[in-house]
Amino acid sequence: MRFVRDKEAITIASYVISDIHGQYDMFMELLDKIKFNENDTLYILGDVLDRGPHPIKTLMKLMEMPNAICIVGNHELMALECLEFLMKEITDMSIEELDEKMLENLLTWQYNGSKTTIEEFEKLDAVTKQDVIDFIKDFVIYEEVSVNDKDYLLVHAGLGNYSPEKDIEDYSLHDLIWARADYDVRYFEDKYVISGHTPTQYIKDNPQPGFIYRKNNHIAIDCGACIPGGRLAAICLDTGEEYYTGD
Ligand SMILES: [Mn+2]
Repeated sequence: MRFVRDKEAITIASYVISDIHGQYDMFMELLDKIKFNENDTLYILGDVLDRGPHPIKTLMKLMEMPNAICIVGNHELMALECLEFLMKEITDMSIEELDEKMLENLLTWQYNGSKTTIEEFEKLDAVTKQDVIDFIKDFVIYEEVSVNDKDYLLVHAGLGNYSPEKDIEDYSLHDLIWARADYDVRYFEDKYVISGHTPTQYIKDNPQPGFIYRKNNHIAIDCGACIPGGRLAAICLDTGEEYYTGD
């Protein structure tokens, strides 16, 4: 869609980015490359947090962007399970609450790169901490969009326990945000599934590791922002154009 304002043509477009993993500088570089403006829509496919240097700074940038729609990843789920606990003062009460389940959650999260998220989170005041938690709670589980008569399912991972008979709401949260997509299976004849979660460097027999991967109506866009030599990618739903950080 195009309209003219002040004699300048403005293009309105929708973009999808996934697995930023705290790479704030890469995110800024990519927004600049796509010339993202207030009329555009940005879909974030989860895993904003963990691993990279500035997860909370990235999250707080997204909090300021009313035209960003955030979809939950497994790293946001792990964070949600732990951040409210970490907000509490260390008191007898919170020690008592550190039961086996919470300890397991903390260890799983630590194993998956929570360090930078916790470090940045700890520096916030109590009100901002709560704002961050509330913002993550508002992430949606998936999003279905149509652009130029093409239908897309936007989801962090999935579809675990896939069956062609199943409706999207029949999948569990785990199926959608932890499972590895099966790129050999065409999930839908009439719909593209755009997902992150698995860096395209790790997709077997991928001729272009580290770039957006397309097969069987799958579009995999996690290009390994935290992997050495990896990059952050964006795809424009209106044009199909791909954008990458780096040269
Ligand atoms: Mn993930």
